[in-house]
Amino acid sequence: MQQDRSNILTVHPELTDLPPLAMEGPALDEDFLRYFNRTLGRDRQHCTNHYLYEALAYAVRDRLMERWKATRAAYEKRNARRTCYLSLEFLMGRALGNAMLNLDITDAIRELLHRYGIALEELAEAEHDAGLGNGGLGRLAACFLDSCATLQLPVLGYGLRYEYGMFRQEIVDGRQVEEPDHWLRDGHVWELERPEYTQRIHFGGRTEFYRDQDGQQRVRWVDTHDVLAVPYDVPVPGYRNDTVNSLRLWSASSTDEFDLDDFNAGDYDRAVESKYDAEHITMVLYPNDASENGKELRLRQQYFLASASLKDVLRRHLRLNGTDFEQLAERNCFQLNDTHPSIAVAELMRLLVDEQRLDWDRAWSIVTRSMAYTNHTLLPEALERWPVYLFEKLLPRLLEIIYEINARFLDEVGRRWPGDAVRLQRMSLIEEGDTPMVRMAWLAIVGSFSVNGVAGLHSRLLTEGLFRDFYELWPEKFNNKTNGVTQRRWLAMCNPQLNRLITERIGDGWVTDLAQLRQLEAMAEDADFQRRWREVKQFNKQRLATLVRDETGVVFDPEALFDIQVKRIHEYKRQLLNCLHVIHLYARIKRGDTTDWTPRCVLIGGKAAPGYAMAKLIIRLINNVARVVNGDPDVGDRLRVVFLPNYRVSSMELICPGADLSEQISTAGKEASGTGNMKFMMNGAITIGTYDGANIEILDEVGDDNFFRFGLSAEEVAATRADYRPQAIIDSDPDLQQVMELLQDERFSPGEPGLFAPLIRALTSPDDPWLTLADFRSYADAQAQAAAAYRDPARWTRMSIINSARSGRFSTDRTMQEYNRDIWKLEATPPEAL
Ligand code: B1H
Repeated sequence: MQQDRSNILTVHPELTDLPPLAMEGPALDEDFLRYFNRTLGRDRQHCTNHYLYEALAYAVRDRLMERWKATRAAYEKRNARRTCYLSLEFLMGRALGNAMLNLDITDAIRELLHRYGIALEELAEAEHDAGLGNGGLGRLAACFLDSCATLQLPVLGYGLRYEYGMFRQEIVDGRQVEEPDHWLRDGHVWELERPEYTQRIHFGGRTEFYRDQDGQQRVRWVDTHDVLAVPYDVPVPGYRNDTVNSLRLWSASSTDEFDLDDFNAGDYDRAVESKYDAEHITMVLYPNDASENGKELRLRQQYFLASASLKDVLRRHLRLNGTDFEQLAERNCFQLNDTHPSIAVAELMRLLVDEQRLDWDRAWSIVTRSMAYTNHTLLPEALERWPVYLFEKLLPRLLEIIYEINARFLDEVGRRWPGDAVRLQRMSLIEEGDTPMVRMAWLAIVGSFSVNGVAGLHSRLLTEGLFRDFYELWPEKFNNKTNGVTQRRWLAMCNPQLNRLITERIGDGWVTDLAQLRQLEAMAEDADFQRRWREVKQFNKQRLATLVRDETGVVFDPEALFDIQVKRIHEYKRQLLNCLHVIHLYARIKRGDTTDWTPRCVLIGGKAAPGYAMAKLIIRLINNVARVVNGDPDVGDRLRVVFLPNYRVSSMELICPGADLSEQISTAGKEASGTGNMKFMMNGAITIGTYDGANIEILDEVGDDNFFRFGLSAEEVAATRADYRPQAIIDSDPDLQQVMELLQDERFSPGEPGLFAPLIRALTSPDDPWLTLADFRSYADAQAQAAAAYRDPARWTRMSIINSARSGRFSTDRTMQEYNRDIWKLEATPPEAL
């Protein structure tokens, strides 16, 4: 242990109490040059964007650092109640632009770089995305943190510091190729290692009874294989309010003595192997969005996160409150981001009962007053269940605790519904069968005081379907919290032109109060404002067209309708439906059906899980269709199609400002919320969408005149599936017939007959769960309406303004206020004075 030097601070407070750094150009400039020349030690040959970026990032980070300390000091001083947001994913993207925006130094920095002939954008591009998430769920966590910092809520993110984030997607001959994302390779400016808060995490071993000093029989977990969890803190700045919250990411490291034991016993291989095993835990993010894969290493990751985070909270609790464990529930709330960290329910019981020696009921009362669970999907393939045998091997003590929780819970169910054996079976935390499984969602519900879905429809479907039994037992636990996105990143930062125009008209209050965008509505018909609005969109479309040309070689004309679908590739999201429509447009062009044509540029982007064959085949189809369409001289500039490789947070920052039409076309009832839909709306794109997820709430805000709705409702989907006859649909629709013929006759798979047969089979199967063909006609009609609307610029611009003006509800500031009002009950706590 290092010597504690805090006594000298009473004599020399200046050691830690530095005067705050100046925020003006000259001070920033001086720091920038010092970091480049002295800290990084670079000279002429190293004057690359990367080192210049690093020097700049350090200068910016210094300004965060002092605010970070002041924020921690305030939380500590008030012993503030906190929420710990536990998530296996935080899809943060880049940090520099966000930090500059929030510190209000973007202009000063742009100017100082300009004097050296450097464009800020070029340096910003040198930063790797922190891609520690798959998609919506991970990005939502990042937006939540942003809003909590801006609202000055004491919310701490807990996650994993994966060495490799979401893979980099390359497209080779139309196929997805995954490349590792070694994002930390060039160093990471935005983290602070905190080895002093290292925790020891147990795996394996066995349990045994023993008697403690008071003669009480207790259980201990012994012969474990331990792994160290080393925290790295990432600053999360609030918007111009001096608050800087924390994201604490755990990195796995081997325990030295564990290595040494084997080493000294002469078993060198084993010593190395165990080090290897330990450090594997946080090696890589699992890249399967919305489907679980049941790998042992994933369960290790989940327990590693839960245990390290809870131990960290307990450490702090013991320091601030001693053994007053009532205060643990009073001062802490744990929000579980899906079931992925839900083993925390059992782990907190273990820590309280085994390690702190509380009796079971007292511990259970603390757990169930502090845990809250958010569900993000109804898809059965994403419902986490872990084989009991895996638990037995990896986490034997946790399994015993889960059994005990289950026994007591089933008692309660039995008292409420005597003799209802079937219900007991349905509700048991253990699913019986050849391979008994632990149902993680059930564990999360039983252990939490709040259970929420992420959009109105989703939350309702949860209580009516998947969680119905639990809703009957505890209706008061269930609530809805519609998702949002942060307008700081997704409008103010990524769309500076629109930011300026809006601010010029209504002031900048919208940056922290998005509802203020409503004031734009009064200008929706104003010809001058419309003209300015179009100019901004045109500028952003040009910027996007440049990206598309650089990445794919395909030229987009900014006058055309930019029709965009970016999100993970998944059958339920129906990129195939989009593709069928593109083929339909192509067929129309080929047959000369082009009167009143609206030129259209279609962009599709997103990653497929590496093991998801159908999703990968969909990527191939899009690429092949793009090749045929873009290469056919008959098409001219009526239609362009691209698949944009490696879709990620930083590409969305260029994409959503340049979009006209936002494709949100999931099978109704399947997309829990969606959040890309909100980013597009905020930036003035108009949605073509099904009645699903948060689309419903977007439609509620803008009305039918400002939204292209199509397709079956969730209820109609359920009814249709019983008697679905896709062949009859094809037979009755000549357009669809022609599309299917083009697909079948190998037009898009020259030299590879049968390549797309699996897609055709899926589409035409009466068992197609996604009912793609059922929605084709109404989709194509809605697309025709969109095309017609686009030909009337005044009308389109009005729709665009109204979408942006009514996007206020979809700020995560609103979402976080609702979580706080209904679940967390935290007090806004500003930092200590700098
Ligand atoms: C969402 C996931 C998800 N729902 C499992 N579920 C994962 C499930 O790696 N895994 O095992 C990863 C991710 N992600 C998304 O959450 C929903 O599909 C969206 O509709 C929603 O907007 C988003 C945020 O709530």
